[in-house]
Amino acid sequence: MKNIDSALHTTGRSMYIDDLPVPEGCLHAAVFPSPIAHGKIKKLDIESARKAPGVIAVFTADDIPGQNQIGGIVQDEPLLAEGEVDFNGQPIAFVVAETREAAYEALRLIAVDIEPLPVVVCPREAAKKGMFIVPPRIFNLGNVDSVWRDAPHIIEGRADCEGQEHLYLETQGAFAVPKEDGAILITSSTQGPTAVQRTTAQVLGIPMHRIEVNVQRLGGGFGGKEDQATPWAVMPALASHILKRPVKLVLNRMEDMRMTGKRHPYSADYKIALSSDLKILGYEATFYQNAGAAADLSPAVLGRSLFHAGGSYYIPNVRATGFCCKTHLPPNTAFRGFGGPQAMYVIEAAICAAAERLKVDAAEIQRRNLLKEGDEFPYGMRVKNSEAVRCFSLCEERFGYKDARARVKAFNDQNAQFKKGLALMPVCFGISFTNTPYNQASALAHVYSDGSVAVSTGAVEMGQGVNTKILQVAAHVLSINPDRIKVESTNTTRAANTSATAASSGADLNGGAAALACRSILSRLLELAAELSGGPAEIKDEEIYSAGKKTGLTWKSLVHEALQRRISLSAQAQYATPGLSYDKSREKGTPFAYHVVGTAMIEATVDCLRGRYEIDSVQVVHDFGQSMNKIVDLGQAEGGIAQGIGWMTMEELMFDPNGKLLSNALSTYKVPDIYSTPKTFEVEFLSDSLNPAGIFNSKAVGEPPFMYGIGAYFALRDAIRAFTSTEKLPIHSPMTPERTLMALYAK
Ligand code: MTE
Ligand code: LUZ
Ligand code: MOS
Repeated sequence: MKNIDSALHTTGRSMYIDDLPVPEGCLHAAVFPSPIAHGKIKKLDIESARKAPGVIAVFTADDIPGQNQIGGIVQDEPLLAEGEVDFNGQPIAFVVAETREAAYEALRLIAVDIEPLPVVVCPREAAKKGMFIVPPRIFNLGNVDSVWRDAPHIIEGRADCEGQEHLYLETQGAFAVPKEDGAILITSSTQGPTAVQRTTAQVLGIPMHRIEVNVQRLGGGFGGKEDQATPWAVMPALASHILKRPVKLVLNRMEDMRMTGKRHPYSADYKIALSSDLKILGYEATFYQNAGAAADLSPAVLGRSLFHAGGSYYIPNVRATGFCCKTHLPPNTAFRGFGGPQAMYVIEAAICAAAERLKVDAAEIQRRNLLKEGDEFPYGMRVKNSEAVRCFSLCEERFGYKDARARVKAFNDQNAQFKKGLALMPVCFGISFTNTPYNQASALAHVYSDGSVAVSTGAVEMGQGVNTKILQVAAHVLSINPDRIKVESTNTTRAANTSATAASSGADLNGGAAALACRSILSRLLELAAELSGGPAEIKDEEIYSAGKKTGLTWKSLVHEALQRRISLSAQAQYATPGLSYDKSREKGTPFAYHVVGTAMIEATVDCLRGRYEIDSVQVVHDFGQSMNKIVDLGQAEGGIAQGIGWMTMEELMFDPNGKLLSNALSTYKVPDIYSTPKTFEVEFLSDSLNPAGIFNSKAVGEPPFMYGIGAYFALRDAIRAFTSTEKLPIHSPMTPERTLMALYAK
């Protein structure tokens, strides 16, 4: 089955915030951002802006009827700055005017006097100064201190990775329409409709039932709209509530890049011990996470880093420590992988450094330490039904790793200017929100009198194809033609108390709920059919069978009969992932329903004269379980990998020392395009893998493939090392052409 949105997308008929008809009398908002990263607000003058042509109102913290507070995990972030600003671009006020143009004109009339305070942009500096968002968190397995004395090989070092701009095609935005009796309808581009609802209620000081949030679809989220779509919906809601008129706010690209948080940069120290036969005996990692100016989701992101500190490897003695460091950058947030990529990068850095020191192929160390059945993760869970070893071996065999090594060596021996590099990148990613209570979803299904079906869930469609999968679930459970089914928009009046569509669990959780709701309607219908046909009944392709024979009843006639007999044709259901529990005080438990694994082989060629390079090939064996939709899943894998390679190679965020974003447009922030996509790009589906913990034996796919991109960094490093034998090349991504050139000629 094709993605149900593909015809709409390719003909430009899909509707995003800016495509939806503007409500009658709609006003437009524009945000006034802090011009500096840290300081005390001495004076804020909005009087001339208020009097500007077309301006209806200017809102500041003083106009908030409820709490000026949007923090989720920690209540530490104001909607509008009050007294102090903590990052460049932080909203201080917003103008509401008859037109967007008038709102932007008026922004120029706002004057603010801010007394600058010292700016910290580096997480290690923040740590030195004791600037933490939450206390450090430590994961332990075995006794790592006991291995250092006798281990044959100990390698220590540092690894740094930088942030990443989400660059969803649709920028942040929402509009709010006042309804009868103080109610508000918000249409938002958010992954978390309930977060928007809850926060709006808190800021306005009204109950959540007054607020309905509706989401048609997103032009991409990638985690950037898990928490950070909220302020841009609360602002128009606040204005519409007070002015009693519809209000719309859509950020332009430069505003979006400047004002919103990104993937967290990490600086990390590692220490790894190996036996003489290359077994990892111990591993210690300390992560300095650059959280930015407020908590946002940073503590949860850091948690996921600790869960993934060991990567795809069994390590008997581990200590992983995470510091959530407060800096004066925009609060960093969820981004595909959610802290997993940073941690996997660090363990791969440690293995790479060890391989370089011991003059062995990193693949040797990787292969000998892969997670096997029954191995214990540092958080106490044990490996179950893992295909990690099989994927790694299949990847090596199918794509000829040994031959590729020999071919790369021969190439490098014969070429002075061009050097090739190779890397294997195994991935093991835990599926479930690490905060156990988030692992629930609900669905509401209606069968209409004509036999057509509508399904609502808490899942948000952001391009990942979750609506297609939910439709497939309903069609399969009901055994009816998919054309009969419509997946509705995501709406807080139809699915309440939802988790954000995130953690790759959208299809598992909401598909699970949709299956339950559909099954409950179907069981009522089949009970009726049994009564009518005098024996147990079942449905197959819209025909009703009893004792293996056609009854003459069909889906349509049965629906008709049920209505006559006043049998309910609607159902609501909740799905909660079974078997999860986690004890945060001990850092042990079962945080994940299952793991997703696979291995990528990546080859790169570096032009050692210019520092330019190409990623020649990416070849992957990935465990999709029983894929529900191979086209959708392949798209997720390829898109994720391209995004991962972008993070590791060309995407470079530049902040000046005062915390001002310099790469604030597509002219200064380079993202992967079709030309940088590997010429050879193969993703093989591991066959015959079953996953009873996933919907219809499938596996979550949204985030895990992103981390194959980390292999691009190490393939480039491998190529660079064929040119220069410099011992101490720092491990610091992204490996831009500039950094590559510097590395090639480093002394
Ligand atoms: N794919 C597209 N096209 N657009 C997106 O915004 N977000 C990713 C992934 N794939 C994203 C995407 C992220 S960060 C997650 S967590 C999952 O999709 C969320 O959807 P799922 O839970 O349904 O997989
Ligand atoms: N969001 C979240 C996530 O709140 N918790 C998680 O564990 C998570 N994991 C991946 C992506 N988003
Ligand atoms: Mo994805 S980072 O869980 O939105």
